[in-house]
Amino acid sequence: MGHTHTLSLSHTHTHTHTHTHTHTEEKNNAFSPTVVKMSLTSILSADAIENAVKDCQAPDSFCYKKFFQLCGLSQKSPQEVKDVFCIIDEDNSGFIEEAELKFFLQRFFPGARTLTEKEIKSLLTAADDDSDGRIGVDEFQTMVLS
Ligand SMILES: [Ca+2]
Ligand SMILES: [Ca+2]
Repeated sequence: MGHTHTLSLSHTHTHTHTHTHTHTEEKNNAFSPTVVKMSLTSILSADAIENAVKDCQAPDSFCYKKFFQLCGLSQKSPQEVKDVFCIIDEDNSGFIEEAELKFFLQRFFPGARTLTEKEIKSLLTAADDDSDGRIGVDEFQTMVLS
């Protein structure tokens, strides 16, 4: 005579999240948190880049003034120069560090060589106005556009 409360609480919560994420987020990536970097060739002509890279193929022949002129960057607007800066700043730290300078040419042209130790130092010294050992966006703009 027990009021057997057989309310078996077999509430096995099988919460199988069948949430098929078929988000169609191809278009309108403008507000996507993943930083979609601009391509260099949307700023500079591929031919000019190739020409500039070829001109300094021999180790220790890199001259930033000549390079920026040949690839057309010195004729670009400060905003475009900033876009290029962001491409070279691969880890998005807001600065171009020595490690990134090494691959400077490769950012422009994948088949390019790495810069030599000597070239890295002279490029860094040429741009680094505040001597903090890295190139900020202002320093980069000044170097390219002056
Ligand atoms: Ca960086
Ligand atoms: Ca600096």
